[in-house]
Amino acid sequence: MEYNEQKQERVILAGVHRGLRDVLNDTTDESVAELGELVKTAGGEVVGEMIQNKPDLETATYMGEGKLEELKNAVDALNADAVVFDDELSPVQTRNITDFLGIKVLDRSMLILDIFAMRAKSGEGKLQVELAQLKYRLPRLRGFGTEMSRTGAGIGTRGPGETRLENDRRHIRRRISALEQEIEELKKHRGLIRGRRKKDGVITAALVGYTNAGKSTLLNKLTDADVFAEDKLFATLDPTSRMITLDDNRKILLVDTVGFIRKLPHHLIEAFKSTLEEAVQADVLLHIIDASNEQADNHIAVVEKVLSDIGAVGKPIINVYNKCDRLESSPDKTSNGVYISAKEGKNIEKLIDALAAAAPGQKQQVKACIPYSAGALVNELHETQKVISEEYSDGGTVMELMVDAQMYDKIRDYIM
Ligand SMILES: Nc1nc2c(ncn2[C@@H]2O[C@H](COP(=O)(O)OP(=O)(O)OP(=O)(O)O)[C@@H](O)[C@H]2O)c(=O)[nH]1
Ligand SMILES: [Mg+2]
Repeated sequence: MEYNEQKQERVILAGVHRGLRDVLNDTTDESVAELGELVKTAGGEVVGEMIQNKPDLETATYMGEGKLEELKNAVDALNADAVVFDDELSPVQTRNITDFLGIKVLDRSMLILDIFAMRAKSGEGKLQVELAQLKYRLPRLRGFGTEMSRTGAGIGTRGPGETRLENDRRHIRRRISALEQEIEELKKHRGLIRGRRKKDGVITAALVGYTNAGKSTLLNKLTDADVFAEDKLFATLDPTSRMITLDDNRKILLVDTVGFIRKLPHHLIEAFKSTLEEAVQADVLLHIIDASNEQADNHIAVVEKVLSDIGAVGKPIINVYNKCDRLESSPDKTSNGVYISAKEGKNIEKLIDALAAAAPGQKQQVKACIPYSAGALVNELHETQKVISEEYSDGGTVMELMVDAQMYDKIRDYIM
């Protein structure tokens, strides 16, 4: 990646700890540590942090004045290139803080958008990120325009070029509606494909979860698919899907999805709705959890909130506790979930059993005698159902079978 060849930007993390009851929306040690990871993922180096304890945010400046003064001193002392705030700053706040500090000011949303821009691979993913970036930037245009030209490289500059943005707001609005239209078309296309899959009796299972939980690794393990897996946040932006066949011949399409994170910018959720639609439409959800992360419970809460926001509710969910190779003792509460190690391929069979139990189209055991005149049916039974035994008799092929409800109807007359 050409970006890595540039000088690493020196970044200070900043935020206001408000002591909110809703810790997932507050700035906490955990959210700041995660922000630091995001900075690293974007190619920067964290050189310091400045967290203020304060119950309210300042409308104009986000932090209190005294704290901003301290921050400015820290910027000088640490020779920082940028400050990243742990919340989405309003356009006014961004402008004021940029004026005051005189260096690049980013916020959590922009950082996430930047990483998404870096990671998007498919045409659709790129369109979605561009849409989210433009929507984020539109109200902030003046903010960067005069004081700070962002034509330089580095964090916060990937995606559509800034000069173009500055030149013509109307151009951006036009671009936004063109993108929306294009994404809508792709969404329709995706819907058609989904419809076809349904008709073919394919069951869909979406892998959802917090970023870095191990979704892509698991998909690899399950299918030997060559999906990009690495220890960086948001390694996957585009849904990648692979088909597996259960031993009762049910076909399950596993769909990888983009990782969730706390304080996910809402523009991004909006833009990624059509990708996340896969999770909304899936028959089963596999919620992959990094059980070795001490924030696992918070991660689960974030994922469950996003799932309910996008309407992916009311379907079977399997909680998959991953990375159990990193746990010292084996976890005790195994009732509500499966413990696996995607990396070491541990308990993958158990997971598949759980998937088979949760997926629709479960089969029941029957014994049937298929007359030789209906020979094609025997082939179909082999291809789509599970054949336990088969012998030839005078009356036809006697088969012990596991069949789904549809097939049960079809062979009803031959059941013994
Ligand atoms: N120790 C251990 N590491 C794992 C396991 N599964 C995945 N990892 C590691 O966790 C990191 C993230 O894995 P990914 O599969 O990229 O995670 P992801 O959920 O797809 O992440 P995003 O696409 O960013 O949402 C990689 O370094 C994996 O090697 C596991 O079972 N044990
Ligand atoms: Mg991934």
